[in-house]
Amino acid sequence: MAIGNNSRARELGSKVAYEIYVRSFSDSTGNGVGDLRGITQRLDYLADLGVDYLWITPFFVSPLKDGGYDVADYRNIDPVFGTMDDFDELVREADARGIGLMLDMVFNHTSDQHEWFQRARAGDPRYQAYYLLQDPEPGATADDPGKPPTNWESKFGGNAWTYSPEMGKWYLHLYDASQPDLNWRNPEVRSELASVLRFWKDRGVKGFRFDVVNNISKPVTFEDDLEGDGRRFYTDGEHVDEYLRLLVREGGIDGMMTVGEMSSTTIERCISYSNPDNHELAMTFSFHHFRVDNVGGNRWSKTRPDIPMLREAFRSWQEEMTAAGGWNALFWTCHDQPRPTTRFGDDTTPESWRRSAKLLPLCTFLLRGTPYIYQGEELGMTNPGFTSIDQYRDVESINYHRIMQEEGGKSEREAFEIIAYKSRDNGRTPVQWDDTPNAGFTTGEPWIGVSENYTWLNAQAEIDDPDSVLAFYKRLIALRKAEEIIQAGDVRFLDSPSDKVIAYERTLGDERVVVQCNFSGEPQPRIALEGGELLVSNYDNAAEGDMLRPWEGTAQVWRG
Ligand code: TEU
Repeated sequence: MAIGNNSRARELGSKVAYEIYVRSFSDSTGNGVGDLRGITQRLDYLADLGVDYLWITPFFVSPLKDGGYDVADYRNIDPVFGTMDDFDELVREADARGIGLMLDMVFNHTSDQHEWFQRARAGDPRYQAYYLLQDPEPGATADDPGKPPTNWESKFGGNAWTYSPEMGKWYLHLYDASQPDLNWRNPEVRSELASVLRFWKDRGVKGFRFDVVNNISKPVTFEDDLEGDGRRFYTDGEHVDEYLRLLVREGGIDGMMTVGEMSSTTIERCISYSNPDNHELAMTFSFHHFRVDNVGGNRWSKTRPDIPMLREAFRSWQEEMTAAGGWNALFWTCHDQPRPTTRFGDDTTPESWRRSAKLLPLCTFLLRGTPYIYQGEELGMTNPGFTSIDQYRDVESINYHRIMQEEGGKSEREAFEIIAYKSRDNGRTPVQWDDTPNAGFTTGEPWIGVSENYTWLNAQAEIDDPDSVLAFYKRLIALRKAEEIIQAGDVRFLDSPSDKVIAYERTLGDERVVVQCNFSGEPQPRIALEGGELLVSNYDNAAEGDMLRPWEGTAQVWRG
């Protein structure tokens, strides 16, 4: 375990964060879109759940082409989400309940509606230097700009360069064409962004999440990727550590609650980003455990998760980050992923739904790191079971639905089945508060459909049920806060007695906790251990004999 860092582990390991995808959380105005006041109105629910931080996805001025991850003004709030007064009230009310806000900083790119890009487009060289522009081949015209500078692909499909006839140049966008990438080599860009951090910190924010922040350092010259989609040229680029240190220092946020979203990264890089000696971030999000249901490495595919692969993803990140002083964010999902109960559990019967919705947090909440709950996960929300592509709103999902048919040789139904399983929108349907119309999310027309199961799967029904998924999350949160071994203990994975079981142990001094999780609907062998008491289980009683029951998760403790 990271020697000398026990107090830091206790601090970070005793906290639980909760992600709010603001558009889908709670609508106070009836316009069908969640907003800041909607969050304030639900603070008692969140305080009762026991979370310490709320990571709120972007609510800044935005054309909302990518749900707010296309920011047109980092210092102002989009009217659809509320006002600065609403924000200040939210900070105050959260503070009064011991909850800190974490804001989502989208610093890899801006919206093309941002003033900087507008000025660049209008020809101002100062602002052109804020973005990554390339000249076209000779003879380019607006109608026929020729070949893009490289063959890199946008993460949302298509080439990553768009030609701007106004500028007579190509600009790089790793995401949508409306999200031009910023030029972090430009010191003015870096100090502008640091001042955005100070602005929000001064308004009482307690932490930050940094969007795709390991993509900010691009190469000086751009070349074709003959082996892949271009990501190897900009992922974890040469200057990421340096830029992060600068941002943290100039933004005045060292030691604050910070998390970086690291796409296609490595353990080694994340150790560097999160080791406190480097004064970068408190922790990192990585996505290797989402690769376990990619067929042949392709995310746009559908299959059941590979549990040995899932175990290996958890094992390597847990053991190797710990050994070198890194710190993991622990999570099953976020606003970019389908619902984990559908994906990693089984939502096809009430019994398997309830068991598996509790197994998942049991498995990750006892790991070493800081857990993040994504809104509705604590209720066991499921994919909505949409039946047509018209019900999807997300740019990425709509693009890939088309690309899978045009370039992947899939039929419409095959492409749709994959979207219905993997689309980000599956996790973006409104939070199910109660059994009134639109699940109590809005009195108007929601921007995206509500899952039909809200009539029985909702917060109100679960609040009063001691056996609910919600009650189980509360128990796990309380347990994490009570047990130093969970916060700061060492972690080691145990040999799995079956390819459907993940087992690990935590140790601290002469205390020991062993966790065993059955990721299947059939009984599976368990490691039978002498003595110990039951710390927590998703069944009413301890497992007996040498089998785990369907979707059973159990933690036993030995107190030295
Ligand atoms: O997502 C980062 C990212 O890598 C995405 O490509 C992600 O893998 C994909 O959306 C999964 O479906 C972040 C934000 O979380 C996401 O909502 C934004 O769309 C994206 O950055 C661009 O800002």
